[in-house]
Amino acid sequence: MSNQVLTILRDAVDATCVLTDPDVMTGYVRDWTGRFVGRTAAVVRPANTAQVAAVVQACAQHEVALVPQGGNTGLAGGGVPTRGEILLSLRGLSDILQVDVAAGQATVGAGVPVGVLREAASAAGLGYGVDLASRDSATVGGTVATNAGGLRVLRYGDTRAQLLGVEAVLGDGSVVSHLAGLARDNTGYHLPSLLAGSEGTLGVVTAVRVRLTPATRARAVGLIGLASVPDAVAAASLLRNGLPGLAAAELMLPPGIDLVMRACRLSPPLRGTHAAYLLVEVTGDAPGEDGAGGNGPLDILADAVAGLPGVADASLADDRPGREALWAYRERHTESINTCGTPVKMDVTVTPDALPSFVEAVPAAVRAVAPEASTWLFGHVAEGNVHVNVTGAAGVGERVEDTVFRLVAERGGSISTEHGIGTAKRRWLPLNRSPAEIAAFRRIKQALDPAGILNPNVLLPAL
Ligand code: 2HG
Ligand code: ZN
Repeated sequence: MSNQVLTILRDAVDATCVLTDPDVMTGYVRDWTGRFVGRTAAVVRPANTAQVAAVVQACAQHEVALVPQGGNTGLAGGGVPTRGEILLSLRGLSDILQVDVAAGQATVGAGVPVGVLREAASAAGLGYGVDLASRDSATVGGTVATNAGGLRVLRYGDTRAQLLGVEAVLGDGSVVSHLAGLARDNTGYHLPSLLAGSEGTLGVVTAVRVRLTPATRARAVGLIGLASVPDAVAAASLLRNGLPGLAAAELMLPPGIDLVMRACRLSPPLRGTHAAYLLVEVTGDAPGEDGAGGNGPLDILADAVAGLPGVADASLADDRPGREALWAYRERHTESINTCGTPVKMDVTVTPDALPSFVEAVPAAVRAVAPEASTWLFGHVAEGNVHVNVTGAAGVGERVEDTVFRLVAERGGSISTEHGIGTAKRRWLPLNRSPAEIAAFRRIKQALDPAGILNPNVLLPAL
């Protein structure tokens, strides 16, 4: 079977795009956390949309399953060939990157890293609203497939909110392309919205048209120590409602801060230890830039922090090294947690009023099923998005997930917020979606991927 598949793939594309060297394939079949390890007969790396279409068409005809993959930085196993599927890497689709300054938009190939798009936008005096710690590896196509959120959803929305058009290869190999970037366009179903977050189950995204943002002239970052988690949640709400320039609000807890300090050899960010930490970023004009001697973001942030209840200490910076030093305590959580072993990663959202009780309940609930485990909580507090990471839970990972997802569902929350359902969470989708919704999802899948070859083992629960 495997030789037959290789012949089919080599016939469909340039044979040099079909990689079978086990050493080369290792980096594609294992996810970044090490929790999901798959296998494949081949990694196919097309260089353009026509080659992607040829591969998908051939696989549809011969009923060969494919797993599309971008930068392989996903955290839910959605890009790993867990059942021996062919790995379709889209990293080669990186030639297209056109910034259209007049429109404030860019057309970008699926394989372009998010960081490269951000730099191109910045070189043109603009910005791109999605940013994440894995910016140098995560591809634009991958962030569309997972509808990645990242650090500035609060200000600019998730990846779906950036999309004005998409080009994709559907499950039958047909190409849909709508990249004109018309900011107003009501001509039928909005395929970018449908494909964003579909995790490669409906189509393979090959290029997108995205909106760009005005350039940020000045920014200030604050790391604030607070007396309690409810204080931190309340502070995030007050800042969001009171500061139009608020771009990020991130919650951290003492165990996570201590771990980052140890793993990354950083000194304490504040004097003493605090029950909760908030990392906030405010953007705006440089001081005096409006011609009336107006305050810059640092003054605005300092005034706002002074008015917050429960603040015990704060460190603020508006110069680049100072800002980056404060962001490091938050951005380096993921790599620091990996030093404690393979993590079980959950990415959930509850409403702000349910967030304090959720944060309090999770560690004890995890201990009840995994007494040796450590629980790490941090996340995008303004959206109620908490990253629950658990290490030391070997052998009981699924019990831990079940426990946490039930706490989320009891509070009316979402079990998957920005990393996707992947293979990791598909069996729990019914906690959030009704039988009628899942049936509708299956009908959409059947319509766009009639042979069922596109990422068949993610998102939808197994039948
Ligand atoms: C983040 O917000 C990412 O840094 C990764 O979504 C979260 O490591 C995680 O669980
Ligand atoms: Zn996140």
